[in-house]
Amino acid sequence: MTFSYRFLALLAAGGFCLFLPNAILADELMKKPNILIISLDDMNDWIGPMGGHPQTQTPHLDAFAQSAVTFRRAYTVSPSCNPSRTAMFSGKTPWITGLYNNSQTWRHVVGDELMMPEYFRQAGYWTGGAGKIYHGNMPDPRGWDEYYPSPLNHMPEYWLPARDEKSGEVVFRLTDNEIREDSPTGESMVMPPFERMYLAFDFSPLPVATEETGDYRSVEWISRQFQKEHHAKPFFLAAGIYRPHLPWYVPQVYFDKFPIEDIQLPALLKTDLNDIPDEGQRIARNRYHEHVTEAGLWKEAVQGYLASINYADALVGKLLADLDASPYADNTIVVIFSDHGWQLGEKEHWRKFALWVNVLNTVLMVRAPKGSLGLTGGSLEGGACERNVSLMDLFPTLTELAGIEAKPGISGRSLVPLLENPNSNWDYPVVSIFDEHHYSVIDGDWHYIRYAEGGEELYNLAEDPDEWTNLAPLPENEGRKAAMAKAIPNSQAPLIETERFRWSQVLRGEYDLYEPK
Ligand SMILES: [Ca+2]
Ligand SMILES: [Ca+2]
Repeated sequence: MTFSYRFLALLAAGGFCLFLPNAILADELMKKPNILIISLDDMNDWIGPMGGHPQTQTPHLDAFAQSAVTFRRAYTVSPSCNPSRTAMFSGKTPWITGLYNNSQTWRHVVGDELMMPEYFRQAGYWTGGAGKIYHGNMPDPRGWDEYYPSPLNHMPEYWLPARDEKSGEVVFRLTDNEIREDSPTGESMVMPPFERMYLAFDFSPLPVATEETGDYRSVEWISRQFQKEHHAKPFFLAAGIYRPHLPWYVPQVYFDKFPIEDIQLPALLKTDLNDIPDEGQRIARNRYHEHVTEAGLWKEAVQGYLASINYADALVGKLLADLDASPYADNTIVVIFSDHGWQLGEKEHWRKFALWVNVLNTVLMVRAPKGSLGLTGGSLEGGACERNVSLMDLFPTLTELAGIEAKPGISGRSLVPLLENPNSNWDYPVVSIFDEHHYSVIDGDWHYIRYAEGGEELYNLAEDPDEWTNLAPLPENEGRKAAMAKAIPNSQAPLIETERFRWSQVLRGEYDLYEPK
């Protein structure tokens, strides 16, 4: 054997040795379930499987619930997009990271933290996403193999009102992110322009077809991935559906299902705020109720939210139908969640940014197929779980189901036992934080709120699901409050200030997301 032949033989042997473990790895990898995460935004319990509003129409979520486990008492760790999503996808709570509000640049706060998509990518998954997964304008390109519309731009174009220069009329225009950055909606269709109002606080039928909307395009992109053959890798797909986040502009067909004269308003107890502390009253009266009632548009707003929910449900239905028709129907874990709930006038409060259960309680539904490595029998079909759980629990649940080591140092607790039996013993308090100041603890049927200045609220959710009667001042509840307060962290990370970047800078490649300034 000449030198060159020996060399070739050695090379071949070396190649064989290298090839064998890879083949085993590839084989192991293909046993892992695929993952589809569907994110809804600002979705409270107004869906059929949670029963929050008698008029809601969510046929596709209702049908999905028949094959999944619905966590009816799932709570957000923080009632706004950025802290909720950053915590959920990093596995670390706001009081660990110091990420407390929507204006912080999350990547600069959490540093090099591996977020859930990147964690699965490193474990061998092919990762793809579309639409809003992280808070609005803060993408994370290194976590994804592919993204729609692009790795640096997570939001597709949406229809927003603008004043036509020629006619002077307000008309809908397809608007990209650079324009929206300067003016979330420059004009409104229905709501009068009250001072200091979030400009997207508006609701109107949209004169376009579902297929022309931004969310549809995100969903369509995700559906196309089901048609691809992912030979070597399982997939981790995240579909970010922006509705029912404001503005509630969805095609006319969804508004038509909720005639304005029939709309039922949420229950408002006129004296409700009388027994809550000053800080709670300030949080409740964030001007929107005043504006909505002054404009006489409460029913129209509820109609807009119900229409947006029905639209989001239709998109969920499309995704699930496309998955079911694909080769991945039986080996894909499906998670449907929202980042937090919402109020539409209860306690004279609108939007999120508060600690009552209407805002904390949100959507979490999970379906694990038979053969999932962490739950070979699959999740219970049609399970309704009444145990208190947190969105923080999703990350360890997914790693366990996929047979991947849990990310070290995270806060959640795997829900796999509840996916198998929703009535399993489960007795853990759920802690939430609003901004860096205010805490909530939900434990069994009890809900305790402690504001920064020391004001307290205590509710018995079994007897008082609307949280109308604050039991905190009663002497007999001192022991209960003290016991519940023990779940509140003794110390917390300081709020980390970050420089705010402009979306357009990122899109133009002028801003390094991974290098804080
Ligand atoms: Ca949100
Ligand atoms: Ca009250």
